[in-house]
Amino acid sequence: MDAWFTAHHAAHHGHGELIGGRLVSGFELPVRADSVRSAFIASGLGAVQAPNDTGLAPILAVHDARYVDFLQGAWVRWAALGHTHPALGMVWHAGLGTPQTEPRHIEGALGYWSLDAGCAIVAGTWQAAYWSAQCAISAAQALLAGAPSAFAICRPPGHHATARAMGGYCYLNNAAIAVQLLRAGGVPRVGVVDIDYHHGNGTQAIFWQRGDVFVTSLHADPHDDYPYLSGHADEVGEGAGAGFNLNLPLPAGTTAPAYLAALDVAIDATLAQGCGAVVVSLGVDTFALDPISKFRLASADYLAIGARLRRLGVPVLFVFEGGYATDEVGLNAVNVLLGFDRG
Ligand code: OKP
Ligand code: ZN
Repeated sequence: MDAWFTAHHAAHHGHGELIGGRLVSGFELPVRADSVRSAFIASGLGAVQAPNDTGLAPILAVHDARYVDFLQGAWVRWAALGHTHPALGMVWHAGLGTPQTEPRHIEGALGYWSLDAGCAIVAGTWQAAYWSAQCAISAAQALLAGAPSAFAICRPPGHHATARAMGGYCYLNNAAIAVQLLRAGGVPRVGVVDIDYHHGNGTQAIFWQRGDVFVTSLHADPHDDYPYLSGHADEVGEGAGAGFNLNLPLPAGTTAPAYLAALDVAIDATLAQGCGAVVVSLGVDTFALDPISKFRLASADYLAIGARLRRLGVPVLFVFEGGYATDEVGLNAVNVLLGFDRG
């Protein structure tokens, strides 16, 4: 199994986040992707490749072109006002319906294109997000070319980004972009298995009305944890997508036996849909020592997760998402791949 990575991710740095009302330095750090890359190389699983530059087309197959324009230009517009700190939205349109008019002022635009305050923009954010998506795209192309598995070391992560909004450290939905590429490449139905600790709300929203993509997510019960506003078990999709979304919320303190039982439910449901390929949103913030999460998985449990995923029996693309215990994030992510590889 090969992995795709670029150093461009490091251009997205120096952004903080608001936690408990305090602006802190943030958990979504460059060292995360570098640790995963190092652990992958040490594992001997395969080669680390640089992604091709496929341009904007595969990104625009998922994201609104005006949102992409906004992301590309946001920092320059913000800096032109004399600001030197990261750009952060301060207005929200929840409850108002989607506004008709995009605000001209960058402060309004930041709110217009945001789900929450989890996405500060710095000078290198677009560069990093663009190349993060390119890693997912190149890994998906490898699957289409016949690879049985591939690993996209994406940073920033993607599963909270919708077609037209950033949120929860995510700007472009790398997993959704990969899914769409696999569909365009001839896979009739694609599965998503999201094992990040947080509900993949962006991925759910993107495929909500589609029957050609089966989305399942294991995550913290949204009553108690981010993203709070979605991820309940009664969210099953609508229209052509009715029955093609499966949420498996789990309580704080969840350990391996309950987690693996839920994963088996997700895998069985994915198998029942006859998916020709599966994209795994691979977050390891389910780890007991994760600083922002409340599950209790151990490093060895990720080997078991990977072994279970092997049951999918179709080509699998692993897309890196969350995981904030910087000392163990590489080990835990690569353990999933090792468990999968050993079957
Ligand atoms: C991104 B990914 C914790 C607040 C958490 C945002 C978390 C984004 C997670 N008190 N805020 O799914 O790992
Ligand atoms: Zn997460």
